[in-house]
Amino acid sequence: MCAFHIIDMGAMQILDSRGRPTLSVTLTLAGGATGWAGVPSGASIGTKEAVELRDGDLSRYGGAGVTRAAATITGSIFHRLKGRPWHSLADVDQALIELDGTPAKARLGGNAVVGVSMATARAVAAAHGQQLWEYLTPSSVRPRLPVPHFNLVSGGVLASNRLDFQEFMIAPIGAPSMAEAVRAGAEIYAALRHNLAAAGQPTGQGDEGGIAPDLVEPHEVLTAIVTAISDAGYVPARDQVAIALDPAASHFRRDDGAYQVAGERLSSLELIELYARLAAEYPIWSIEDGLGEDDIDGWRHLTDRLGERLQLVGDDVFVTNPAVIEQGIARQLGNAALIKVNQVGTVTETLQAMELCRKHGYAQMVSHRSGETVDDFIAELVVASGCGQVKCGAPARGERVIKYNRLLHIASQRPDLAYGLAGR
Ligand code: 2PG
Ligand code: MG
Repeated sequence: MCAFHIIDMGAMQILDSRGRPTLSVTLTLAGGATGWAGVPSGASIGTKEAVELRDGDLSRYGGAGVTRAAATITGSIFHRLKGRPWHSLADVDQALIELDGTPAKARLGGNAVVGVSMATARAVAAAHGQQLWEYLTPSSVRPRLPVPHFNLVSGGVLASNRLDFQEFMIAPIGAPSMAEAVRAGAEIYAALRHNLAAAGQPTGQGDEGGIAPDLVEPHEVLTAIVTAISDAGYVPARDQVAIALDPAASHFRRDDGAYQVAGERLSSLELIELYARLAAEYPIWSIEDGLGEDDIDGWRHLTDRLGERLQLVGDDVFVTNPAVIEQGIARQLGNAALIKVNQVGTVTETLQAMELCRKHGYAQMVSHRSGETVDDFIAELVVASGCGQVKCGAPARGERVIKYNRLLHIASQRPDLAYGLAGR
């Protein structure tokens, strides 16, 4: 297929996994291929992310409606995209970027733009007769099944407990296959829930399905996780079942620049030493957003101090934006980037961000948002990128497991694809 024509687009307001409005986008090409997208939405958000357009009508959904964004899709976006030939997804995405004309997609709304971009990718893949991951794989990349990073315990802005760190994840790095990695995640999650319940802890879930116990100290959670890994019959070790953290430190940084952790006030350097102690005591292999997005000096210290031993992932500090990542690489901040399609707003810019990371030896971890739908786009993206790492939340709840289940399907259809971290 050399050119494609977009002949129809639909958009409507649906609910995300938090019960907040989000967009469902459909798109049809001449010839009949169709694409759908459910737009994800974050709660712990970097300041430079693509802007979500919300209605602001406080009498409906507390102002969080997306009917204006839906009308933009079927109005000005469809008007721009219909009636002309397109030669690639990149061309469509470039047209969306130009039509918007703002740095953070504030005019059309990043939520509208990303929904159209994702639905276009799906429709064009279908028109090519390819699976989405096959279509998205760059010619220089070998697709790969990723190590899933399962959120076992939630805190921060994603749960109502008193834990300051946002995500405590396990990564079955040493699993022999995707299927065994998923089994490890589910069995360890079950063991942890059982142990917490036996200890009289609440076992309700945070927004990503991680358990939200009434614990305060990070080391209490880490001890409970290591015990659950062993109880489930696995080995807690950096090359077996490792631990990854997303403290999401921007969200417990105070106005005076200090960090508030478990009731203590810590400087950047003290927080870095806390991470060093935790990483010495527990099999932690990766820390995301260990410091706030504005704490650039702190990020440099963190990278100097722990960059050799740990993967240091930038989320709020990089926001999947190639220009921002490029600056971060030049300043030697961290050694990996979190990748969220809706943070930057188009699939093409997301692929560019990943390519930039590959070129500079930065690892990448593809990520869900805390507000999700049953869209499994990121499962396709992570396989296509060959980066070998993904986080989609707990091994529980439909909007999370649909991603892990899609990875299981791809793995069973394509036993030739390698599983595990890239470069191993
Ligand atoms: C994060 C994410 C996803 P949110 O901080 O990494 O886990 O949360 O989608 O709320 O930004
Ligand atoms: Mg994060």
